[in-house]
Amino acid sequence: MGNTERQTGGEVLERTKHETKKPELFKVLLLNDDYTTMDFVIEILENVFHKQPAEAFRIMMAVHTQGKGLCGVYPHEVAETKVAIVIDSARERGFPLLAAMEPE
Ligand code: TYC
Repeated sequence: MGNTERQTGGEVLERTKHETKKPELFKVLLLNDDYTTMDFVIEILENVFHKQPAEAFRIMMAVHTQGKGLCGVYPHEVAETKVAIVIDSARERGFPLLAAMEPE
């Protein structure tokens, strides 16, 4: 880049990485099904998404009546991990519960 240096008087044009990049965020959603018990969904909302019992109940009912519901918004890797934990925990208990993530 000799040319650039000549044009700028030779100073080194470098951007120091002080800026902290905002992480892209992803919604994690729970999906309704006919077989997973309400109690298990509440357990997931309390243990994986750290919801208080009343909020866990509200979200579970929203999923049950509307087909899907928002559990939280997280950076990509956290969202992916939570989806995997929900699905693995559900399968261990024999439930077909599904979780999904989508860009915020
Ligand atoms: N529909 C389920 C039932 O009637 C309860 C349920 C709620 C299942 C939320 C999944 O994400 C879900 N037992």
